[in-house]
Amino acid sequence: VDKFPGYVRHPHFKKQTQQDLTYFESIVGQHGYINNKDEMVPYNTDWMNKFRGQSQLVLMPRTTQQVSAILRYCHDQKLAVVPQGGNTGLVGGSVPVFDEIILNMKNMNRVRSFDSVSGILTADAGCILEVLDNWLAEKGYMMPLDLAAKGSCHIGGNIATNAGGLRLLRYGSLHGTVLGLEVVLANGTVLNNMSTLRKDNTGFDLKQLFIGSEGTIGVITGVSILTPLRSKAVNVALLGLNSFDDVQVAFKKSRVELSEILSAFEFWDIHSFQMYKKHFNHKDVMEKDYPFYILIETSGSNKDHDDQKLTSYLEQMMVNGVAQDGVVAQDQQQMRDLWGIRDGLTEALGKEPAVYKYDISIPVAKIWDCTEDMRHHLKTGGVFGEADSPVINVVAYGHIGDGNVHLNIVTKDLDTRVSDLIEPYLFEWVAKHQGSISAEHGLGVAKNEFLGYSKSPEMIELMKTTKAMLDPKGILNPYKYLPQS
Ligand code: FAD
Ligand code: 2HG
Ligand code: ZN
Repeated sequence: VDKFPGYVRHPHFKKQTQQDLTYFESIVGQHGYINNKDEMVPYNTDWMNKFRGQSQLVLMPRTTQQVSAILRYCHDQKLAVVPQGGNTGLVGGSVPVFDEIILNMKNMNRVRSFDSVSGILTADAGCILEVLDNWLAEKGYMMPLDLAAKGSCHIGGNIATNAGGLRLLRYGSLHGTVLGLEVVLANGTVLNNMSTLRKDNTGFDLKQLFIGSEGTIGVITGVSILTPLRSKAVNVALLGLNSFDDVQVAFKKSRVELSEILSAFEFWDIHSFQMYKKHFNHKDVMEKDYPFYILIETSGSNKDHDDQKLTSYLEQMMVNGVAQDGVVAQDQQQMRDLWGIRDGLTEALGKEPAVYKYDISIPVAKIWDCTEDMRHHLKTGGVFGEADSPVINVVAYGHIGDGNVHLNIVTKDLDTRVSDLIEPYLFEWVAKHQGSISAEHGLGVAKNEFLGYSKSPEMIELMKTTKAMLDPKGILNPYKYLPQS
């Protein structure tokens, strides 16, 4: 378990008492909380098993009014709180650092309304992404975002992290698809902005502030979101390529040839694939391995038209030597299998002893330079390349279409010899190329101290002012998101 970076518990936060528990029980009832130490372990521990807090209480409210009553009390009593969704976040943001009360949203899990003409869905923030997607499937619609954690993550958590995922290239970011939010502020005030309008130019667009705010300025309790129609025709293809230049050519060409039906363009390198094969029972679909793989998905309304476009694109890729081999899924099961490789990469790495995760935005052309440079840097730093080196492998995969690469450094243990070589080296590299140190996972406690590599001092100052205005006692998700030093 990683140590939180030298933080000290804020002395002005009150320690929870029996009296507080009695109050909370009066709000959420005797089944609305957990305070048994063993049962609390999963709530105190993050998905990567890297960060662990020592909260003594998980509250699981059922209504917005309960969230409001809880926060009003915590604000008055100076009790610190961590909002928690599905606890799948990858930057340690969803678990307490010390003894903050965990406000888990899983009991707020109702669909509120759905307009089958416009595709606008309103729902409680604690709805699981996959549950919503399945619910919409019956109505011919789908959620505008998809990610491998969909079976556990909440739509509220997705919005709080501004999650990107596998289809951002097609459906855009949550800053565009979220139409309204219901948020409870730190002092218990309910901000009802559950707009179901696509167009609304009246005043500051306050909901945008909460998208990607990682539980630091309010608790999202309700969501209004624009959902796209589910495509009638979906195709998935996997290609093996020899170079990253070829990956870029294939991407550029896919936009030209597949244009409006392109719904995903993902890539992974051979090192990622080796990790996947190490941990999952994989039946090879190509005769040999290639240095790079791309997964292309098309979604449209006319199967013949889409098949024709995809076939023509794939032929060009093969004839021109851009792709060396390829397969197209022939049925739903094969589609799931191909997606399964991409979806399984994070989980495969999770089975290794330790992983340092980096989630960066850089110009597409620089993605592979960055990965190679890191491999070289770790080798010259003496931590990678030999059998007894602490680094097992450096792997890269991600959302080519969005200029977002996930650089993962797999190690035999959490090891400062390695992390000191990566940080701030990588962040400097990213800043030099006008990139972002977090494309989609956010800051939490893993990246907050490095915010200055992506945002100016003036912007960080304004962020701190905004935090102080909305949460003057700093009770919401303390120690995280903004630099503490
Ligand atoms: P949590 O992990 O519970 O919380 C995340 C943050 O949001 C915390 O700071 C928490 O305090 C805050 N929060 C949660 N709920 C609320 C709320 N209701 N109100 C206010 N604040 C709240 N991320 C991507 O962007 N793209 C991906 O493709 C992707 N793939 C993933 C694949 C796997 C296998 C895993 C494990 C993670 C992946 N992630 C991805 C990261 C993670 O799933 C997302 O960040 C997700 O959006 C988090 O949702 P959650 O409900 O689990 O939130
Ligand atoms: C993905 O795209 C997720 O699979 C997780 O954002 C990335 O494992 C990671 O680093
Ligand atoms: Zn991702």
